[in-house]
Amino acid sequence: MTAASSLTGVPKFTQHKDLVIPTLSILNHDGLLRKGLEMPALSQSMAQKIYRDMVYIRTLDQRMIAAQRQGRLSFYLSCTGEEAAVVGSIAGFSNKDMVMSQYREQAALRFRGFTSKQFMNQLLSNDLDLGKGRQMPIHYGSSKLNYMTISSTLATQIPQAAGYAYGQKLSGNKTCTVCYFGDGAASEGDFHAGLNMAAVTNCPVVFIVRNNGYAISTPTSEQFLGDGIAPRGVGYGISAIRVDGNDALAVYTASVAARKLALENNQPVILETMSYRLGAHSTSDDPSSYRSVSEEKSWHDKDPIVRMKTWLISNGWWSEDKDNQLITAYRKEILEALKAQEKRPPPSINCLISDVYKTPPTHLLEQFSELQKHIKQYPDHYLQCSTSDKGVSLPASIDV
Ligand SMILES: Cc1ncc(C[n+]2csc(CCOP(=O)(O)OP(=O)(O)O)c2C)c(N)n1
Repeated sequence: MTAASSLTGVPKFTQHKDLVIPTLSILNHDGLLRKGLEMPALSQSMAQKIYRDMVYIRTLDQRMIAAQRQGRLSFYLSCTGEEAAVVGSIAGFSNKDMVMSQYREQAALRFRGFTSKQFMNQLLSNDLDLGKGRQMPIHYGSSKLNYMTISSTLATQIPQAAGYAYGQKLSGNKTCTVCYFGDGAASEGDFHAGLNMAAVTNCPVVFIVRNNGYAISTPTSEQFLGDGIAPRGVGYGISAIRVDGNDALAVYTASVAARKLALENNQPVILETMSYRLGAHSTSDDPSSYRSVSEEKSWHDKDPIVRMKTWLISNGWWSEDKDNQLITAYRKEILEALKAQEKRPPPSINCLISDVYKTPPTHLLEQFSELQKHIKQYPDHYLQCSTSDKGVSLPASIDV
């Protein structure tokens, strides 16, 4: 028997429908404050920043999908449809909080100041890519912006976030970790290990699960029964909240409250954003093979950007003129960045194993030496690489 459980003489089963978490909703589908609700505590400048970054990411997504189709980059993955879930949530945190994300949260990186050139450098794997071309496109990372580099393997960031937040708690530096993942990642074992670890160590981590209806072609109805993901947190002793993920005001309000709870009590929180992936899973996917046009349309009608824009205009904080200017400026900025950064060379082969270990282990140094010999032997088969990075120098003990 647990401490909170009372004794009963009746064999009664608890059903999953006994625990249904409500959905926080502030803006209705028409972009107006829901009846009886007060305006949330949100400044004009923050509301406009949230909107601008949502528009930026939609524009970036459109341009990069087109660039992939033109053969200018190999792969892309969009945030389209989930902009409010990502921008609205990151806006509720401090830039000092660590972000550990999945791959569809590029809007959080933008919110923290990642530039168009930096996006292009990563997507094109050129010599200025912060990851030095060692990751496939969309695996962004920035130590300056406290944004941990993305891992392809689903859910790896969940136990890592629990561990990182435990370190934050021990350091007493009053920061927390924001951990994003999708409903599909929540079907991985690491989800359960991570949540339990965070709960028993009482660490300040906010798990933000983007429930967008699908894990590639698998709908949530085939992934799990029960009331979504948030109640699983309650099972681990974690406070949970669910929010309309297409309502930036609701997501922001819930995120501010979640961060406060996590930091004031040193406790994990789970926040589930209910939304929909409007685009394909990635540029390698065709959603028409697993979902209907009418389903997609019903979600296009709930577009989070249109909803936020309508609210801003009705509040006197935005106009159609400003909107047109913004979109034109972003398109220009992104296209100019693409044109400029695609002219840059690939990263130097010399940095292949630098910045990974403080002292590169011998086996990597040996492999690197073999690679150098191979390239020397077949120079015509390799692209001209940048020589700006000197990389590691091989010790005398290794035969070059
Ligand atoms: C451990 C692991 N299994 C499978 C994959 C292949 N995979 C990549 S993305 C994805 C779907 C993830 O869906 P979800 O977490 O809901 O995120 P969404 O793409 O919908 O944002 C899968 C199965 C992977 N990357 N890692």
